[in-house]
Amino acid sequence: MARYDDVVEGFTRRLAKTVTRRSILRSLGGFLVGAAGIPLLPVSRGRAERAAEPDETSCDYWRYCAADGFLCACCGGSATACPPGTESAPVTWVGTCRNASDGRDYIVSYNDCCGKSSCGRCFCNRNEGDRPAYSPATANDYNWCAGSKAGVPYHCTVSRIVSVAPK
Ligand code: ABN
Repeated sequence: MARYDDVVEGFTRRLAKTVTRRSILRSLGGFLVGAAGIPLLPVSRGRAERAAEPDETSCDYWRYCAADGFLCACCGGSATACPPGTESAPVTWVGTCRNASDGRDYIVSYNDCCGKSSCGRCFCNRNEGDRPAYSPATANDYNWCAGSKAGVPYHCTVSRIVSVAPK
């Protein structure tokens, strides 16, 4: 037991000689400054940015590049779904839009949603690749609801990806 006491006493004396109050404060300060800097270190935010949801209600969304109409995402539907009480016209026009995040071109089908009066929100008229009316499949200034079972009232337009161009 006495031996154990001697060992502890020796250790404590050595510690007292080498470790000053100032050195303890210096170590503690260094630790705190280091810990504060950890959140500032560069981290890969790529995945978080890639996963960010696009704003379907913004006309700038890449898939609306050839749109001409009210965005269904602002009318109770989404970029791809007609709002309740309306239905998708079977005949449509198509555009080709580039998705900047993967650099690929997509064929997008712009289907009018029919059966209710005009939504009137988020009019989006970008017209990229729009062709004259004598080329209906690539002309967007038609009321495609004229051919739908739901009848002529045009409500809004959805934008559905049909295919992606091969690399
Ligand atoms: N295809 C959109 C649209 C609807 C009504 C009138 C013009 C264009």
